Amino acid sequence: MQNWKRQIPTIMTAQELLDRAYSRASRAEVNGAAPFDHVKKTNIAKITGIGDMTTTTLLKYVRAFPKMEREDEFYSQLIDVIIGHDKLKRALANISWCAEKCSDLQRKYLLRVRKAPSIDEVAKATREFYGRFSSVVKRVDADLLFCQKARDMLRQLPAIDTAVQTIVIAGYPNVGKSQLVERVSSAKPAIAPYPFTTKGVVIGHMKSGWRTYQVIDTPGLLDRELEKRNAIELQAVLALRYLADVIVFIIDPSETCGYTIDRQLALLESIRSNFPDIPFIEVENKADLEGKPTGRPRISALTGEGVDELMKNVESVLRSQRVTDLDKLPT
Ligand SMILES: Nc1nc2c(ncn2[C@@H]2O[C@H](COP(=O)(O)OP(=O)(O)O)[C@@H](O)[C@H]2O)c(=O)[nH]1
Ligand SMILES: [Mg+2]
Repeated sequence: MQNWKRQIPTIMTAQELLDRAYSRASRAEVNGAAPFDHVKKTNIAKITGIGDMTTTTLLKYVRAFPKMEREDEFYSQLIDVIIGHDKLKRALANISWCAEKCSDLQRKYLLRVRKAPSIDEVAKATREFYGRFSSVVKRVDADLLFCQKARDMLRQLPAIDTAVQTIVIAGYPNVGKSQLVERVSSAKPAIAPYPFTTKGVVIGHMKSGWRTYQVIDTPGLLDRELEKRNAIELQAVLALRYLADVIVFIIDPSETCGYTIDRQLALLESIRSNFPDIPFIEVENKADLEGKPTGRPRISALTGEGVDELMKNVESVLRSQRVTDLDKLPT
């Protein structure tokens, strides 16, 4: 999915499109044998240039946007929440319509200019072409603006590889999520933007044998009760269900994170009930500190204690999911 993010060009406004096409056309000059021939050929060149340039640009815009049917569910849901599939579809359909209309006008007026019996008639037809062409392009001005905004919003999407098995870390702030991602990652984790979060998601890669997994810390997403979100934010959070192959929920029994164990367990239930199909692995972090044990496996993301065992457990869940997926293949 990453390619289209960079491919979408700046979307010009209707006026900019027209200015560009007209100014290019104003320089068109085709020599003819006689004045009449000269004017006719020059105007044919103008109409051809204006029509070609505008339709090509409009169609380039339409093709540059991702086709929802081809996106995987994760990006599809994020695009829906930040832009709206229906709105985007409508804007692109209108721009397509405009391109077709421009091409129709070009064809029609080229014919008229060719058949025009006098310089006056050539000039009249050309003027009429300019007028009608401008008004057709201006009709999609709002759609062009919408697409330009959409283009900017698409840049906020995280660069996450949806084809790699992914471990999503959840739990209240300061329980040690980032510390764990850092500890298990083979390189320094990257920070990627994510809609409705200011901090972005932290993406690490964990190597195991010749396999690589993604490990993601999601500040602002899975670190507070989902019930408190508005619908649109919630949709952005729930997109994670298409990404997460397993959720590791971290509890900090030392409560040095600033949340009581009870509150942490309430968050666990809140998240669990919103991600019913994803396997959960629950751990206690900060085993190096004093705390009331809750009976879950203990790790210390700081010292590394218990982390290997946790990751073995995580891998076995991921492995079982691959087998399940294979079982689902048609035979
Ligand atoms: N003592 C101790 N401190 C930890 C451990 N894991 C994380 N921390 C500390 O807890 C604080 C919050 O950790 P961080 O990973 O940023 O938490 P996050 O907000 O869940 O990502 C940091 O100061 C960490 O150094 C641990 O296992 N033991
Ligand atoms: Mg963090």
